[in-house]
Amino acid sequence: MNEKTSKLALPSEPRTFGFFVDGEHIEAGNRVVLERASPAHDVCVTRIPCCTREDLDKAVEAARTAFDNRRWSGLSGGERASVLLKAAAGIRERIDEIAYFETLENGKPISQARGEVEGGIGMFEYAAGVARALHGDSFNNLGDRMFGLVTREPIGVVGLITPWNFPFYILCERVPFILAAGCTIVAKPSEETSASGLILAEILKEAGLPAGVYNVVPGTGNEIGQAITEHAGIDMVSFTGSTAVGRSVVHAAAGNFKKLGLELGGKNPQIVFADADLKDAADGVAFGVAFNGGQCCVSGSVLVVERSVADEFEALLADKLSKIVVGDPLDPATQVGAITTEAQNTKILNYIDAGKKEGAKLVCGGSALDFGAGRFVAPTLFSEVTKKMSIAREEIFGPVLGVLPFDGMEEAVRIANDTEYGLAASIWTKNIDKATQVSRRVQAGRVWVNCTITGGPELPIGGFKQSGWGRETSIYGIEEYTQIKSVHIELGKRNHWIG
Ligand code: TXE
Repeated sequence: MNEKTSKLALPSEPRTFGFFVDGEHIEAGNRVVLERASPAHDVCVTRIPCCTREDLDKAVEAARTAFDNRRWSGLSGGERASVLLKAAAGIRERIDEIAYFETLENGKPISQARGEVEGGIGMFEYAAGVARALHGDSFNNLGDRMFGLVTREPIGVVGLITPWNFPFYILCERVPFILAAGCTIVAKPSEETSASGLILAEILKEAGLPAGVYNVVPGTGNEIGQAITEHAGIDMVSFTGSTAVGRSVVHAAAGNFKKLGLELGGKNPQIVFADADLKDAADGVAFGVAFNGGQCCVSGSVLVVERSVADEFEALLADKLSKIVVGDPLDPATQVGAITTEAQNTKILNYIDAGKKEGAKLVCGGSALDFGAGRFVAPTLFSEVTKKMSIAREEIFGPVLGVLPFDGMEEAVRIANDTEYGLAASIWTKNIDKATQVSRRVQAGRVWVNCTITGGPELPIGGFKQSGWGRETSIYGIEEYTQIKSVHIELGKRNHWIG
């Protein structure tokens, strides 16, 4: 059977995972076990232990010891790079397994899950490079008697809390960079999708990562997530999730003033000018809102289109959206799989209802799709939307798009920036002046011109406004996991202050 073209089967029984502390795989024992059902098939696919606070304390202690005794932070960048490259090779060997469990737990199409794992390998390889490139600065202009150095040091123990929408890829946007900086990690993946973070622990161990450097404590957000953000033994938290929880993370982190990296929600405009290649733009906008079932923090979830082409563009877009292949994510032909959680499904359907009730006109989609099991939503387009409507303002996190027409660049920028979020924006135009001017003025951490939801390890990611703090990936991302020390070195004999 060719795994790339044939539909995969469900597992004959769920895979049972343990958790991972101090280099050891630990079985669930008498802990609560979370049974995860595939959101596309309603069949139990994984069994994941729910760690206790005592487990978390042990993980933090292991990460602290590993950091303080310098078994990782004391290595050269080159030695750290060698482990990261071996890990990249280890991930490559297990692409099919990781992608399979991503699809089973998350509901995303298997072809896209494979693509994300490949993207994750690129993150590890790039981070291996930056482990060697990371450097500080020197000041040779302080006079003959003084020399100044600025050094970067790893920040310490990092708590890593990740969501369910890109379980493995979001880990890979962070883990290799945190490791490259010389830090140690206590990770808590989403309780819905913990498998790939636990498989990564096995891969890192085999790659030669010392014990205690990467620990995984699966569990619920309220219990283990909250405890990580409050833990006095943790120096920094990288949190990816909702803006609401992000706000509570800020409060919880105040106890020991831990540093925070936050990647939160978004309401990301797709700005289409009349001079765009409208067919290309329609395809891109459809991809931007429907990819991963719209469950991306950077989904293009508001369409801001120049009024003179709004009707024509809407028709092109509706045609594209209605042709998207929604269905079984284990089928390689599927483009959009299942909605990952019951709560998310309800949230999306409630927004579709709100759009109808608030007076928007349904152009296509607008309902759940029934495949006999699981949860699926048809890609949905609303026109006659106003900025007051909830579908135009709030993060839906589903394949639902509302159209807001504009006249002129000023109005396009005003509509695009009229949001509390600032994660991403896409601009579709063939006019280089417009593309450049709008990309300068749009308030977003990531801007795409004539493309959307693309990128790799080289460019940083992160948000303006209430979409977050700090940056991940790239050289800027690794710097987040360091702190800066300035060193003054006096040369020669001291001029005495006393007598
Ligand atoms: O996110 P949560 P949910 C948005 C999206 C979605 C909404 C809710 O709009 O509809 O959030 O999704 C952990 N202290 N995004 O409920 O709760 C939790 O266990 C510490 C955008 O899944 O924010 C999980 O590991 N941690 C987003 C992670 O936080 C806590 C991706 C995210 O869960 C916690 C996901 C607490 N008190 C959802 N409570 C993006 N930016 O991509 C929960 N967690």
